[in-house]
Amino acid sequence: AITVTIDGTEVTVPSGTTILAAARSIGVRIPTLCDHPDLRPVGICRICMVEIEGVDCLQTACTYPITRPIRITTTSSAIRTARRHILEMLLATHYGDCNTCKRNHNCELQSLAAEYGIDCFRFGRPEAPRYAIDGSGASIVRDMNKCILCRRCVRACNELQDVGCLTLTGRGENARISTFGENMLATAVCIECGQCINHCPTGALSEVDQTDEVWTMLDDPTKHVVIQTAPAPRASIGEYFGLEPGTPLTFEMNTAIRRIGFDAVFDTNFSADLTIIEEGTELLQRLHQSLTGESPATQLPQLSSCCPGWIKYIEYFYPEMLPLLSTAKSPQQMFGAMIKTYYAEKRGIDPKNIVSVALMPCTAKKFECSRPEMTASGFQDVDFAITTRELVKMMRESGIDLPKMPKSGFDEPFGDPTGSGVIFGATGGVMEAALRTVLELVTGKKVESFFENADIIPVRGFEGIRLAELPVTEVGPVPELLSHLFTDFEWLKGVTLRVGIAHGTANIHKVMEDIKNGGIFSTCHFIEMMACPGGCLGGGGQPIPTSPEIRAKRAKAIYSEDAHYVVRKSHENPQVLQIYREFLPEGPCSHKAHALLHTHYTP
Ligand code: HC0
Ligand code: SF4
Repeated sequence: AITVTIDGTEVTVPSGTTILAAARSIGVRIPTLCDHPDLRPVGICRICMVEIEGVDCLQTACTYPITRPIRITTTSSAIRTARRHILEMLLATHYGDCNTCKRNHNCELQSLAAEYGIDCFRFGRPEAPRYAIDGSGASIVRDMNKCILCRRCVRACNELQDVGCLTLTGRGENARISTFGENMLATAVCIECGQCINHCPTGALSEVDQTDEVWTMLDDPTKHVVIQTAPAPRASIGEYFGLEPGTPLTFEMNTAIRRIGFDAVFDTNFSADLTIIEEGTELLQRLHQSLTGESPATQLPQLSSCCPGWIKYIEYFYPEMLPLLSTAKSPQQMFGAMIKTYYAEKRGIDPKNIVSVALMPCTAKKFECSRPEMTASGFQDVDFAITTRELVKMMRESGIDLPKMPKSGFDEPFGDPTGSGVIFGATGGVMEAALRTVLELVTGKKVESFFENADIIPVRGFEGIRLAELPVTEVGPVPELLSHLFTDFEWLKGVTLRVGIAHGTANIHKVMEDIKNGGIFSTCHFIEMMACPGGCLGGGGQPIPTSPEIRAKRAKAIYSEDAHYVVRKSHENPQVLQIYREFLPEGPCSHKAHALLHTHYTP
């Protein structure tokens, strides 16, 4: 450990700690722009410059490692002048008006300009845009006129996600961020996860805003506009209303959504439970075929299929492995199919007059709902997937102060939230929900007899790649729900289920390579893949900023909701069971279930 002095205060830190980290540890705030807690420091924006006694020029605090006792000054006239100069230079090339920017009040450049008292454009400002805005993609918009070249998007796309869509191109004053091959987003190799947006300090990247289209539908008296709300937004939306990350506002959100004018609000948890039944049943089918030697071509490990960013990733980079994907659609899409069939029938509404909106933490969900595969109801199953940020915008326009809303429940016939559904929003949640159901259905015993409180701790956590083994020591009789598919479970007795979890696409990449090379993950039975760090709670449509700390708090909220719900297992969700009785009487993975709830992605 080394003791240094920062602005006169002594602090002892391990050798190699950056000045920035040391300063933060004692509450000294140094401004940053290119730095981000998810990304490796690069020291290119230079706003974090500090003085080191005996060193001639200012040094960047984010990259300077402490290796000897030094005296650091973080504020002085020279430092303030330099920082102001940098901001003025950035503003000289930054085209855009804060008042009309989506990131107004949520922009790091704007905040720093205010903090450093920038009150004029000393070096001028662009009078016209230099670049055309690229809004060609389904999910993401790029406005390079607002880019400050911090490379946070490039690093998110390459380091966190290992996708390599975004890159720096050009030199000097022609330097700019572009896509690989300089393609428009519509044709670029982009998985639409939106991590570039979440990591952008300004308004250079944003989602395709569909709020105007949703308003138009809400204003149309002939339309019945419903919304399903995903698990992750409820754990984060409060951040935009001044609350700590991880303050769940599930029921306040329902009231707000009704005040905005939606005709009904449903919980995506319902279809998350439906997904678990379908995906879990499919897993048992694949296991049966493989363990009994019934079908040598059986494709294991089964890979989860609810994350559209991951689906796009496998389609681009591992198309030959597509047969490993579960055929189950995501909860968003299953719900979409149910709303325009089952719900329409039950309520006697012509499905062509139903507008199905989904509140998602995700930008890729916009792409997913527009995929040609997603029309099982005979219509586009989900019409609009809006992000947490877009819903907040609609709430603000409606004068809603969300935390002050009274609470209200979800609309029938899809019922109350369930624990198994809500944990989908965190990495490992899909796996835990699936295991709760599969273990109970197969053993006939309460999962609590294997895991205290039904918390399957081995699959939880934030490690980027996780592996767990669960021995099936006993089997029970086949429950009625699965009696059309199995006569007994003897073939599973004594088998150790091996499961994997990966989140953040760079980790998915490692797992896919491992499977390809016949490593340990190729011996797994089921693997959950989520494109975003932390799973959906860290999604590209979530409140900005994001960081490991913020994501951990959101996850805590999700697991505590789970612990408090009455129904915590998908196969115990009364509405889901009702739907099998009423609407899908042939059961999970039957012909009708396949037609509505499953799909095939082809290379
Ligand atoms: Fe997710 Fe989902 S949990 S992908 O992570 O599976 O977006 O929140 O809604 O569809 O349920 C996102 C979040 C969902 C879906 C669910 C799944
Ligand atoms: Fe969307 Fe969730 Fe996948 Fe991220 S992890 S791309 S938020 S579905």
